[in-house]
Amino acid sequence: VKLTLPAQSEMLSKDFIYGVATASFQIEGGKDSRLPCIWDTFCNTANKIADGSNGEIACDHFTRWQDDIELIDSLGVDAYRLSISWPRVINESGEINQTGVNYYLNILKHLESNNIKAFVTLYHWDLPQHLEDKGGWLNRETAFKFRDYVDLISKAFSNKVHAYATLNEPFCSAFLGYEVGVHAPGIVGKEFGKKAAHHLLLAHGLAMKVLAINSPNSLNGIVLNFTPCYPESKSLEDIKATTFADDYFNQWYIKPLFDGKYPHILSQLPAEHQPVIHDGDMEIIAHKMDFLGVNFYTRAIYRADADEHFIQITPPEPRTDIGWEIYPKAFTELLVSLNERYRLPPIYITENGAAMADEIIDGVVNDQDRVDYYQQHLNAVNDAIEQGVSVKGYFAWSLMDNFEWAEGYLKRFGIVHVDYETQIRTIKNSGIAYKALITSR
Ligand code: GBH
Repeated sequence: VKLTLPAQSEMLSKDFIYGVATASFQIEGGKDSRLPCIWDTFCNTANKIADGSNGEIACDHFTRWQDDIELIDSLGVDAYRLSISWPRVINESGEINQTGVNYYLNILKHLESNNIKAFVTLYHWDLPQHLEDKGGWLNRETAFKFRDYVDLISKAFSNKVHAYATLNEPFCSAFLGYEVGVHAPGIVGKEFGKKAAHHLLLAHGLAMKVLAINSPNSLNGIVLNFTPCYPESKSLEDIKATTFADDYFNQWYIKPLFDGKYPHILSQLPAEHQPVIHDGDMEIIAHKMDFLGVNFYTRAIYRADADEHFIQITPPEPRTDIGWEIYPKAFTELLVSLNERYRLPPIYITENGAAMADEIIDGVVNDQDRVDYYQQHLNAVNDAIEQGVSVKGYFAWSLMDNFEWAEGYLKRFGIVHVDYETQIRTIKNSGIAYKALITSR
């Protein structure tokens, strides 16, 4: 099994960065040595997680991190994208928890000695519970708490980080967490989502300013997820509905970063659904960035709806094990259109991958559908580069199977299989194919 690219592809240059990605809550476990976070609470609430599981052990990466770094190294990658658990490194009074910081310093040191670049995400959804108790992302103060955390941690990490992303996917935190409530903290109401989103973006901007001072030599930016929106038909109504959905879900999070304003649909939202914007906020949010992280999995299809502006329809096949349509063309079109609309810094694909129902047979995981997914999506990125988009790296989501949020352990995204009984890791055929591509350069 192997993944290939056209012979002249820029993605075959040694400067193009290939990596694997994870997030703290999804892999670490080690719950007793950190503060509780909103995902602990959410997992302990009935009927929120498909298999009733939690993140208390997960992949036990907290104790197995050294072996896991060897595993990462054995894949031949240039970079590892990990996230820092805020509740592990900062205590309730806002001071550094040195034991937690040392844990990550060790990881960073081992990455460095293996010549693997560290791409550090500062917030991948594990908000300390004590901050949620004061309103979480609905409380403007949380943005300043985030800034203070970033100040302390970026000083502690000094020069060991290649790239910092402030937030992972603020859309998910705001919309899934504070509007439809399928993610922690599980708050439901249209009046909440955009308020949470504004405080998240403010937190990002405040943190960018701190990073520019404390860590001027790293690449500093953000990671956004995009689910490009397509109309079900060519009717004007469907096209309008789709543009509204795109502004609501996608452009909402990128336009303020580069244009310093929200999409114009802001004024169409009922006043009580609108964020509270203070003077100067939009300038803080639009802080210059060194890179944009783009996460892509699938597209979405919309139809006009009289009451709700739009409704999302069930996508056609083929779909992955989590029900998301496999439609790589949307990846190219997304990158090209972002590049046309905004004055972007270099892009890193910080996540891309597929959930598949994997089986180990005689020690082999023959995940051919995932290999095909990666092949098609690497080609899609290459197509975008050929059309002039500056993409400098690509990270597979994920290094290994892990806690897939509301899906628990039922959905597997890894290029490495994890047996949750024994914690044995087995490189899947997709991992073998990814390594073959990387080492062929
Ligand atoms: C990422 O979120 C996360 O960063 C990561 O932690 C997670 O494990 C990984 O993806 C896999 O889920 O209903 O067809 O319109 C991705 C979040 C995925 C949210 C696509 C919106 C729309 C699917 N996005 N999803 S659809």
